[in-house]
Amino acid sequence: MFNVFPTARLRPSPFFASAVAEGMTAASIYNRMIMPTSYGDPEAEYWRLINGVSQWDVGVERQVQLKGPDAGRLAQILSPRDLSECQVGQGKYVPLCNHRGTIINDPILLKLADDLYWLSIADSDIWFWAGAIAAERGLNVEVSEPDVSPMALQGPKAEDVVAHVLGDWVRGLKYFWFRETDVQGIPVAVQRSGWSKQGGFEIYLKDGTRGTELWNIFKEAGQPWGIGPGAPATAERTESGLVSVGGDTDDVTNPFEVRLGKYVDLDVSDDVVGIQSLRRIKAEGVKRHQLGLVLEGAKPAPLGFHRENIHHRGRNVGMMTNCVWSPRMKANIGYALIRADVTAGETVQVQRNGGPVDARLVPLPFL
Ligand code: THG
Repeated sequence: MFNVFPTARLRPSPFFASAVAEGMTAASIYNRMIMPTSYGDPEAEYWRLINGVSQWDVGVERQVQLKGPDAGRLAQILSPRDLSECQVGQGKYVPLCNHRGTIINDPILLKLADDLYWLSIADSDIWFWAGAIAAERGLNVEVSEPDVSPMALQGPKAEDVVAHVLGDWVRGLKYFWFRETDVQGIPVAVQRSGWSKQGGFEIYLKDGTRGTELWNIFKEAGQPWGIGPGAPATAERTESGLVSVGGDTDDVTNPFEVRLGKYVDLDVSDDVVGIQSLRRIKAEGVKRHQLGLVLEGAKPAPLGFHRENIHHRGRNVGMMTNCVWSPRMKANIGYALIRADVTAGETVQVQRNGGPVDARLVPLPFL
């Protein structure tokens, strides 16, 4: 193991001590925090997510809080998805774009009250962004990063575990809806959500001093269902077609290119950041799209540090942004971000380190 020295630059989540106690063997950096990524047996962690229930320290999913009379206006200005119908207690998946229409983050928006929202962000500094936009537009809203850290329970048995701890009402929660409550006196918000398609919940801890306590309550409750530690799983999320902004996108990717066009409403008001660019991009025609790749070969061959180019009939048509071994498909699968005129059904050549590898283009999700 290694030693980690938490500082303001490398913040531990409230569940970090629990992750270490569970035998964390690998971690990454996300929002200037440590994100556990493995506990030493990726295969077992994968199957636990597919068949059972997995417990994740996802405290790195920080909340950007918008509070005040203009909180709702700021939320709408930040996102090209129409939020006018969003109810208190509801969450929505919302792309955030810059003025050029480039996607810069893809949070879940939680509406806690008419004047209180959280953006549960992916990896980029939206606290800076939201504060700057609010000030430039002269809005009456306070932008902050509150002491709120999600823990996820994912997998087909997650609902039984969460219901055991909190009561059967959680079974009635609709996707992305949430409720504020407490777990044996620990303040939380409970939402049906999580970065997998295996079903589950996220428990947003609202008191960072009580992470170990909360972790252990769910760990103990989950024993009958075989709960164990895990982390957002690249194999599962790729099979399921989930987008990783920053991973699957580059600095000119717009939402239409990565299958997020359904979360863009072109008729939102003209003051929404990026909306003019998004209208123009749509009108001119989207130049790239995201497809699945099934690579030839039956040995795990994940992507290294660099994206790999994709050739089609001898010409470079884009790149592979992600590649992972799929235990269920028994193949290396990945995402292509390529010219829109190269379509599913075609065979391409991925320019890998050891030489070109044939791959079939397929629609997403894989499973
Ligand atoms: N949970 C919380 N915060 C997060 C994430 C999370 N912040 C970072 C990151 N994940 C944000 N990105 C996503 C990406 C996809 C989904 C959720 C967050 C997701 N998408 C579904 C899909 O694409 O099929 C459903 C979207 C829909 O149709 O509304 O769940 O995981 N707290």
